[in-house]
Amino acid sequence: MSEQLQDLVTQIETRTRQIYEEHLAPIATRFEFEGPPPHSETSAPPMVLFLGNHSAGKSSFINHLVGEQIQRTGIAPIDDGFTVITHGEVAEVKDGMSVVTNPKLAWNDLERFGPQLVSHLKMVVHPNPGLHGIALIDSPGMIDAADGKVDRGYNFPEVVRWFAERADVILFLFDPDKPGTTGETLKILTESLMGLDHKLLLIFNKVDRFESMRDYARAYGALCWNLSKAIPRKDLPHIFNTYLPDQGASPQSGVPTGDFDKQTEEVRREVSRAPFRRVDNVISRLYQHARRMRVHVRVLDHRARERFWLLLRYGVLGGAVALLGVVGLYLVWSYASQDHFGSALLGVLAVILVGACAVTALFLWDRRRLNALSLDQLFESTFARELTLGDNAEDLRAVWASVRERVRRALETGKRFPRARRAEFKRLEKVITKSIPALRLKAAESTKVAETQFVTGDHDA
Ligand SMILES: Nc1nc2c(ncn2[C@@H]2O[C@H](COP(=O)(O)OP(=O)(O)OP(=O)(O)O)[C@@H](O)[C@H]2O)c(=O)[nH]1
Ligand SMILES: [Mg+2]
Repeated sequence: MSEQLQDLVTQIETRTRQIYEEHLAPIATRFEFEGPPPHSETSAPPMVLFLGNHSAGKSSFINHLVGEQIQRTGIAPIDDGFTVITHGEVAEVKDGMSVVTNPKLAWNDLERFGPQLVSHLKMVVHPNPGLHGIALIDSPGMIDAADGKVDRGYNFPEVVRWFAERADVILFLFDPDKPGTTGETLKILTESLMGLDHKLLLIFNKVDRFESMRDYARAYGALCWNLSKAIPRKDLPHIFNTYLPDQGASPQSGVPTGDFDKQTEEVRREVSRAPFRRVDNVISRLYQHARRMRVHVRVLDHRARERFWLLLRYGVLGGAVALLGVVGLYLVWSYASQDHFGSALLGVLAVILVGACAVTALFLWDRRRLNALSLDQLFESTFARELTLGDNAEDLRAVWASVRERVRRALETGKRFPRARRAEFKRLEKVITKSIPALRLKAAESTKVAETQFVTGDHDA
């Protein structure tokens, strides 16, 4: 990296950290939201994440890119855990525990997903020069279980989101056997990868398996159709059609190989650009963090407000009953005759009692109704206006899908969340609409420098 580029990158990273720490962290602490990414993560090597159905060819693709058999491949489900593949002078395999407990590495945070994940994590260090300055992450293949539930012993969608947020390029592979996106695949596409489409490459692999263009077109159409249901966008993202010539049979006659070869090379090129995407991704991660935090805070704030209004409503009602009681007693005291004093007093006390009971019963019923609201109902009522008007409703729902679990956990702590301050909303808004666009402008400058160096082959300078 040239000095000029390095300088720009450092400036952007410093400013990003400042925004996290000064503007977002205090709000995150008050509302039990995620903290900023630790230093070890932002200084980690660029990362490429491989996701997809089982047997789609993730491990084979990694081997193809580095030109060596590093990962085991096969027709049966092979990988049941995550593998981080990085460069090192001496080849070695590290187990999950040593990966997450090494403070110098960027993976400590993964420990929070529990021992089941740690035992399904490993690091492969290899002297292959293709791995220089980059980390490739192989993942367990997605399975579409009949009942829609795959129990891996850890929260798979959240772990995928963890890797995906930190990755600079994500490759999502499909193959001709499973061009559908149901079950686990659908969940990952809609929840774990929400807002990350700028670095997502969709790949239809193993296209050499088709015997004719007709078969290929039919499967490609099915894939597009299924994807269009999972990715709620007007324009479907580009799908690369690839095959690995060193795997299996050579392409059957009737399927043009030239263009597929070209697309496989394009994917290779995209992967090699991962280091230059880093700056953009650092900003996008900050942007997503701020947007998710805004939804998180608004939902919790809405709940706190509802509680406040509930108390106020019934406080006023209770007060009114008490006031009427006092007036009633005063009237009895001042005007009731000796003969009727006892019965009038009893009558007023009965009215006060019935009134107090009615207010208490109504309060308890209303509070129960509020507490019984499901998380989704809470979201719907928080954003009722936006969802009804339909402005960015799909986008809002997607952000909610990615933050829902966090809100649930925050509420489970039993903490009574306060109402958000007007200044806190203003600060969040300012980060999203002013500070981040300013950073993007700076990043565009650095990307221009990087692209020039990439084209002139000066990127190792
Ligand atoms: N014909 C053909 N076969 C391929 C291609 N890519 C991979 N394969 C074969 O597909 C099978 C599965 O490949 P893997 O790389 O193990 O797939 P994976 O996605 O890592 O699978 P899991 O680890 O089980 O999730 C292997 O037998 C590969 O040889 C390809 O482009 N064309
Ligand atoms: Mg594999």
